[in-house]
Amino acid sequence: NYAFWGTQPVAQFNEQPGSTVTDGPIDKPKTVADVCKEPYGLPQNFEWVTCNIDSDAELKEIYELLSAHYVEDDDNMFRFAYSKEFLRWALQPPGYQQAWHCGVRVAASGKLVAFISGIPATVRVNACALKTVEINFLCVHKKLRHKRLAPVLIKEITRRVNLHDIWQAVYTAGVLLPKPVAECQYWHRSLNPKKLIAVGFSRLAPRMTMARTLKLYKLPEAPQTPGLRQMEDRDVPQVTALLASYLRHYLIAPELSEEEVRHWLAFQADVIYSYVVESPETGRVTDLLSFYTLPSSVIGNDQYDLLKAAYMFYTVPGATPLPQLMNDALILAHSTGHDVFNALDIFENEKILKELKFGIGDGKLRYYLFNWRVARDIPASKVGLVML
Ligand code: YNC
Ligand code: MG
Repeated sequence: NYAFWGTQPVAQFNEQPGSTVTDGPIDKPKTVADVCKEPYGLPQNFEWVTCNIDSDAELKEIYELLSAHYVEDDDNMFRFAYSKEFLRWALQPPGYQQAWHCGVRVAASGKLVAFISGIPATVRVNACALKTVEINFLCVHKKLRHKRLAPVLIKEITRRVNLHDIWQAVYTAGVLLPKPVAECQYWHRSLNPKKLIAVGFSRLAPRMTMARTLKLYKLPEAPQTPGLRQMEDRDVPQVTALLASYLRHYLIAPELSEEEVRHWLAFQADVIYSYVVESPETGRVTDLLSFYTLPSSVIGNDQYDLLKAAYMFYTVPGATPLPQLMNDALILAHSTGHDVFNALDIFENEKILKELKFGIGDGKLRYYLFNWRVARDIPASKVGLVML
């Protein structure tokens, strides 16, 4: 009983995968001329707004809405606290559309109370390269929950995207909706165990003292791979090629132009950390390592306000074995002040998470496609797409 999702062009739970099913759109083909030119109706007293991320004041409104009302963990101890600089990076990739930064205001006061965003992306699913939108940052103010506002936001962003002749979307969510194309699990690696225990993120394991715990998770101060350095603009062509050849091994993965690689992987402290291994012999870039910073507010703890988490982004083992590259990622995340390193069991991660002292998290991350059916679910180890 998904009153809304049951009406949308998404795979449904009751569909039996038959031998005749092939990958393809769910809706019958439409054109821009078929798309309604008027915004969806909102309840009285609310109005649509297109947010201008370039305006510090408008960015601050989105930041404040998300800081207070965006995703929390199941126990309501932590809430994602995307920074303003991060939101700018996440919402303004090459080809971004301002109309896809879609907000809802209270008409009388002008207060921003809901938001949804889309960014353009080419995502390959199995053999098909799809022109898609990646939907993210769907948020409704806590006082306006359970009033069916979310379906209106989703239909309105769909309309705005369809006006650009784009008919497919990709999104991730913790909740179970019809119907995931892939289901993934988060893993966490303590970098600052003392703080993680103090805020209730982790617990002292049975028969472990704090001293032994600190020793267990202790990391060297500097990365271990010779030739590892911050990524620079001049690396973009080589990184684009390296990443493209790596992502070919996955069943769902982005196709990134040089401009997109420049945007997504330009080093920016406290937003995106990117490093390459430059072979000391040949001067060629052989490996890529990257992670992004996404802090969480610690709800109701008087010692700490913020947990600083690093999330694995795109990492390509070329000449360096993946465990060594990932261990350098842990070292760099620790030395740049992160408290925990998070990774999904996507890419080849599952094989190496345990040896790097990651522990499995609770809760899943599901990947969804809008208006695209796949013949078979994609296993986590064949997912090559990271969404923020
Ligand atoms: C969710 N996360 O099932 P049914 S992830 C999608 N994504 O519909 P109401 C969701 N749908 O069951 P509320 C959803 N969560 O009746 C709930 N729903 O079919 C569905 N939380 O609407 C739900 N952000 O307005 C139900 O619910 C319907 O007031 C109920 O609002 C929901 O960004 C929400 O977790 C999530 O701010 C806005 O709880 C609110 O509860 C909230 O009565 C905290 O909604 C923050 C949070 C979600 C993060 C994300 C990805 C979103 C993807 C949206 C789908 C995009 C489809 C593609 C569009 C473009 C197509 C093209 C081309
Ligand atoms: Mg609502």
